[in-house]
Amino acid sequence: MSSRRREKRHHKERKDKKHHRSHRRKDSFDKIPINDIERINKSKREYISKDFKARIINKEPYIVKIKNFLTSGEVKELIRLAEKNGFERSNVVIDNKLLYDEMRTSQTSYLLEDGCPRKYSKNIENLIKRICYLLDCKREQIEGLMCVKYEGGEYFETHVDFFSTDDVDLLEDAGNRIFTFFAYLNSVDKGEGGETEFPELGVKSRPIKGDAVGWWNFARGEKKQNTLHRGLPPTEGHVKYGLNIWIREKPFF
Ligand SMILES: O=C(O)CCC(=O)C(=O)O
Repeated sequence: MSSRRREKRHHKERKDKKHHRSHRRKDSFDKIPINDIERINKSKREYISKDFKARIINKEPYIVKIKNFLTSGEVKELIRLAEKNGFERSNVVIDNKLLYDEMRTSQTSYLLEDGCPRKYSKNIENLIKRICYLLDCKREQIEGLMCVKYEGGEYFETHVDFFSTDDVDLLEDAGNRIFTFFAYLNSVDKGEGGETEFPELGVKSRPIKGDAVGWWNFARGEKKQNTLHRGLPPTEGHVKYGLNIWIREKPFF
């Protein structure tokens, strides 16, 4: 093949690849880029600690477990902020309303009063940049961070994180929750409860300080009902702290 023809062919292949990539990104928000664990684990890892390591623990629905998702400095800052703002009884969404219900007995602290915060402290801003990098999303798609605390016996029964079509007020601004990271702010030893369990999948994740579990709530535009999960109660005398990070379809502002 002449060098001119080879060059032309190379150019066409590159163009096709590029087209394929942009097409994929546009059509299927749930295929980028956290799904490319190898690339993320090997990438330059801007905003990611050197001990960060992600692995897939379930393919469909897609669930990843991440070691050292948070640094110990971030964990300290998140707990400090949560304690400073104070914990209150956690609520649940039922029929478009936020209510207290026996299905959730844990405690919640909102890290900023503003529901869609524009600025956190430097440590937490770095975490926000990490989430944007991992999910290729805008910071305005990230809900205000929510810390949860479970004292011995407290739990969150089986639920999904996406809203139903009837939850019109919650869906109004930014659409649904397409992705969830649940990060652990302390470790709970084996036999002391506190796991995140996906009962339909036979998957359980034990709280280890700084680690996180993350999953797509949608696949190919469809809600994944089998992302049903629950926060199991720590046994008496033990406590669990976690961080909810929800990514919406669209920016809040
Ligand atoms: O506590 C857990 O492990 C899961 C918490 C959870 O699912 C939630 O807060 O929505």
